[in-house]
Amino acid sequence: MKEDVAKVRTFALIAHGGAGKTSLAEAMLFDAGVTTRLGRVDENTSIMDYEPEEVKRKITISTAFNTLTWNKHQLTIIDTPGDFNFISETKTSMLGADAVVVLADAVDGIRVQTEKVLEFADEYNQPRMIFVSKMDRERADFLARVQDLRNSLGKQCIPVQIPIGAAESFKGVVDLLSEKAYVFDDGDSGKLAVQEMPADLADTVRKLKEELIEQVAEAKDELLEKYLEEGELSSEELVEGLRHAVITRKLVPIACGSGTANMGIQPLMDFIASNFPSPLDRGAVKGRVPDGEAELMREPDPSAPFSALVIKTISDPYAGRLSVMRIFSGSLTADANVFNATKGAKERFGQLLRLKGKSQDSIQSAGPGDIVAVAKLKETVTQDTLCAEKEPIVFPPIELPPAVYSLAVEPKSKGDEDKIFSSLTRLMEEDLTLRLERNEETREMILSGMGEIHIEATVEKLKRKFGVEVNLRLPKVSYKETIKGKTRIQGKYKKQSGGRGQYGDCTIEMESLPRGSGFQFVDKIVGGVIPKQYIPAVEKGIAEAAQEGALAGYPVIDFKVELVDGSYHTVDSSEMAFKIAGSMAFKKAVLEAKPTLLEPIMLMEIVVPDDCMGDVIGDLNSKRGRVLGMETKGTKQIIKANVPQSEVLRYAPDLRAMTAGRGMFTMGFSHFEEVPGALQEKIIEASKQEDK
Ligand SMILES: Nc1nc2c(ncn2[C@@H]2O[C@H](COP(=O)(O)OP(=O)(O)OP(=O)(O)O)[C@@H](O)[C@H]2O)c(=O)[nH]1
Ligand SMILES: [Mg+2]
Repeated sequence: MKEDVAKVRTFALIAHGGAGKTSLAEAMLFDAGVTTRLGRVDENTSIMDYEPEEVKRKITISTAFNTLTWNKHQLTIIDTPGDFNFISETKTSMLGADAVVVLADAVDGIRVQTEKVLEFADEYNQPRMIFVSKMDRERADFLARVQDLRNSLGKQCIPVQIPIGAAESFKGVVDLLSEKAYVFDDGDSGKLAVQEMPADLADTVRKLKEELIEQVAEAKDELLEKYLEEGELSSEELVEGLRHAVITRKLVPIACGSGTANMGIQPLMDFIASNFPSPLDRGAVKGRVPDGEAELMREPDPSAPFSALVIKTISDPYAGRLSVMRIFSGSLTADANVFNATKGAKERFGQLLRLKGKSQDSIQSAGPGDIVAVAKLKETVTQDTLCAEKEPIVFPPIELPPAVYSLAVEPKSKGDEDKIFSSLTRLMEEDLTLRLERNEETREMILSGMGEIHIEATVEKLKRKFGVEVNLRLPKVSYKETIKGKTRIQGKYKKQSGGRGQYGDCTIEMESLPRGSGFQFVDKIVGGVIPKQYIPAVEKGIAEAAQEGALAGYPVIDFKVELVDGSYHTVDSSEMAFKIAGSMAFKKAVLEAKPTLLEPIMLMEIVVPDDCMGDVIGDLNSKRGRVLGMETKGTKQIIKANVPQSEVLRYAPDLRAMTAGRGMFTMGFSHFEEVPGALQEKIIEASKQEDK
């Protein structure tokens, strides 16, 4: 029913890692009676951070969902990871939200990471509120944080609740509009008494309330007129006006409390229930026709055609795949037939599940604003649109950042390669930022992702879910070899034992070619000194021998061979014999033609804030990099540079450390260059060690 949709609040918790999102979610669940004990991240009792990889690190890696009832409203919490490594998980799951609660640590405030995620919330016009978390921490300072927030995010950020006390003496909050104080018992029971506000806060409350009322009035013309004329607003006007201001994103309310101490959480939920948008407030959602550009809209109405977006996939080796979706329009019942409009495939649903952190409840039906999961869909992956077959619509997918950190994976037990490949492919269904490829040259399987924790957690999951164990190494660099000189050499293969002998004889001239030329072969035989049918064999012998250079066994490139002379034997000559002769000539020639080592050079594009420029450029210089150009874009600098691949295998963590997570980069292969002398010796030595 439409009245029910009006009571739906689906919101995401977002902030940098460790800001207290999961602890806040746990406190909400406890206060609403979903759990009987307050779950704690530190004690591994959180029902939202339940995957072993999360428990071990005490961080959120995988977005968790839960639903509770508060003041007759349905609150669905989307608890996202804060760490940069899992930014794609955060973004895709935010697509399921109608609004966001941004956490700002009462001591440390908000960090860059939070600003990045907030930009994304802006793209989707999601109303927001700020929760100043950890008010019980030593040095917690609410008003100082409010000042920072107003400086960095704008004047529309304004308190709606303020703390009573701080740090050890933090006791509760005062709600500005009602001027009521919510004072909590010690301990984490969440028990509270509603009282008159403490007298010593009266001045602060009056001043902030005045500002709040002004901003509420400014968000709506009628209210502003009345406010200017009469100098005040009725309490109903204030209540409605506040909601309007939040939903239209003209005002960003700030509340405060502590998740772990369970203080301020109930007033926060009151605020969310009253002031956050329902799917009806958000209005129709925009999509397009499956095979074209024409726009389509879907009303958040239970009787509209069904449409939903898959915001997460959980792969389980036993239960199969679980697809988590946010419903935008229409209703869904268990065992429904639906259409995957992204893939053009029909899907049949089994049980309809509501996610409750680590567990699930089976439900009969769901509607707009609900987040539900179904198991074992055949074709569906994250970011696909599911809808009524007769009324297809596609919600455009979002672009995710490219994988920037690669490691080579090798099985701990021989023969597990195929299993690794197939299991990783399964994990890639739930994680869209993973890439897996085989490097034919170095014969390595390369796993790429966002950073170290991302790859490590993936490998742990691989072991837990699929029982495959792997070792991780930095990938090998695909060095090459070439020559710098010119030489003329004879290669002669002659064997006479017993019956038929072997005879092949060729003389070649070998010289270097410019970078990127590859291998060229020129037949300069005259007078048939080598019969035509054997000439391709000589070329083949050289090409094969060039796969392993003389210095360190890397492929030899960028050289020319002219076949200039030779001889043959009418009985003993064969293709095989000429192939061997060609290979012998090549091996000798390479050694005489000043062989040298080449290394792959990457083209990098690095985007960093102005104040990090010096550090980043200095670091590029120390990495043998060559800056090709710089460009200013707003407060950011775009640096283009060529850097040897061997120096930037760990660039993702390096750049993050230099820029406090504010830098971004992409890189791709550019060209080969000669390795400087001293380094050549090291690489050659290392390859000899490896051969032993
Ligand atoms: N003192 C205090 N500590 C808190 C509070 N909330 C969270 N913490 C602690 O801060 C740490 C991080 O808390 P989480 O709730 O896991 O933070 P998060 O934002 O979910 O972190 P990620 O999921 O990794 O992004 C834990 O050690 C918590 O115990 C709080 O209100 N007060
Ligand atoms: Mg968390």
